[in-house]
Amino acid sequence: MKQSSATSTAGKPIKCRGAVCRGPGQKLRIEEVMVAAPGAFQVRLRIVCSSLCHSDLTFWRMKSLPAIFPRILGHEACGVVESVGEGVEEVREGDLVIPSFVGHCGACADCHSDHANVCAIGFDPAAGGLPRATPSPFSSADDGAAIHTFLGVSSFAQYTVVDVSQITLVGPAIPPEKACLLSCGVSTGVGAAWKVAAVERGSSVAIFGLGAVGLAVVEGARLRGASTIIGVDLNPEKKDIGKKLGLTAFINPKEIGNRSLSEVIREMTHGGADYCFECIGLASLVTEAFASSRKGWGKTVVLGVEMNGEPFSIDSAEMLQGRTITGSLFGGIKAKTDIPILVKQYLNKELRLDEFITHELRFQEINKAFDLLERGKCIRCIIWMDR
Ligand code: CXF
Repeated sequence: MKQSSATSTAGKPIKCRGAVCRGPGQKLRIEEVMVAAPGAFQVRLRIVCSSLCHSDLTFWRMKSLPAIFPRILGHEACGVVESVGEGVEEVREGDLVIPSFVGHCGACADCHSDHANVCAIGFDPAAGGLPRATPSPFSSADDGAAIHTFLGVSSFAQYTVVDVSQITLVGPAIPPEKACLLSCGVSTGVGAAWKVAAVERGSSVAIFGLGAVGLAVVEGARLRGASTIIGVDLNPEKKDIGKKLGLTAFINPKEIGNRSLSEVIREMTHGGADYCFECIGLASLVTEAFASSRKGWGKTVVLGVEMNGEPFSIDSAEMLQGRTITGSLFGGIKAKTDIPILVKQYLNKELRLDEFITHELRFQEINKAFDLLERGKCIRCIIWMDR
C-alpha cells in the first residue's frame, strides 16, 4: 500500500552535503550529492549525528575488494525519518531511529532463529547499493555519477536511504548522540557479553583491546555481574576510562616483561578467565585470548576483524580440555528487539553511554575524527551533521 507523506521533499530527490571518499586513504571531501527518494521497503533519513567506528577506518584504507570508491562511509548514526517508501508501515516521518549494518527482516530463517542474528537480506560489506538488489541512492550533484553506499547505511551524509529491515525505532526519550552509539560499537560489545557469552554473575572476564567495542564489553560484563574484569591494551590512556566503566585490573602488554599475556591472566584468575573477548582483530591475540581461558568451560568470543586477513591457530590439546571459541557479528544483537532493551536500560540509568563520547565535531571537521581515531585519541567522536 502506498503511504502518503507529509514532507514537501517526499517522493523527490534531495540535494544535500555528503562526505565522499574518492579513493583509499584519501581525505573525505564534503560535496553536494543527490539522494534519491526511498523505494519500496526503504526509509529516507535526515541524519542528526553520526559517529566514527573502526570499520569505517578499515574500509577507508582498503585498497582492494570489498573496497569500492567513490563511497559514502559511516554506519553508526541516529536520524529522523524524512519519508518512507511503499510497504513501510513500521516507522513514519518524524520518528527518531537508528540504522544498523545488520538488519532484521523478521521473515527469514535467521530472524526466526534464537541462535542467529545475521538476517538473510543485507549485510554484504562489498555491496555498493542497498539490499533487495537496489542500486545506490547517491549520485554526484555535479555530474550525476553514482556514489556507492557502505553497509547499506552511509551515514556520512545529511540524508541517506536505508532498507527498513535495518531501521530501529528508538525515540523520542533518548538523546540522539546516545542512541547513535547503539547503532554499532556499544551494542556489539554489550551484546557480546550479554547475548553471545551470557556472562554470569561472579565470573571472570578478560578483554583484549579497549576501543569502544572492548570498553562496551567491560560495560556489558559489569551489567551481567562479573566480579573480575581484566582489560588489556597497549595504550596506557585506556586504563582510566576502563576503570570508570568497571575494569578491576588493567594489563599493558609492554609491562609484563617476557611473560605471555595468557600466563599472566591464568595466574590472575587462578587457572584462566571464564570469558575472553578479542576486540582488536589480530590472529596472534585470538590465540592468546583462547590460551587465557579456563580449561573445562572457558569461552572465547572473537569480535575483531583480522586486520591483515591472517587465519588464527588453536592448539587442539587446549580445545580438548573443554575450551570453546566463537565469533559474532554485531554482538549477536537482533536490532529491532534487542536495541529497545538497551535504550530502556540507558533511560533507567543501568547502561552507561555518556562515558563513551570523548569528542564532538561539526560535519565539516569529519577528517579530524578519522585522525583522532587513528591515533587512538578518542573512544567515540560524535559528528553533528547540521552544525
Ligand atoms: C563490521 C564487521 C565486519 C564488516 C563490516 C562491519 N562491524 C562493525 O563495524
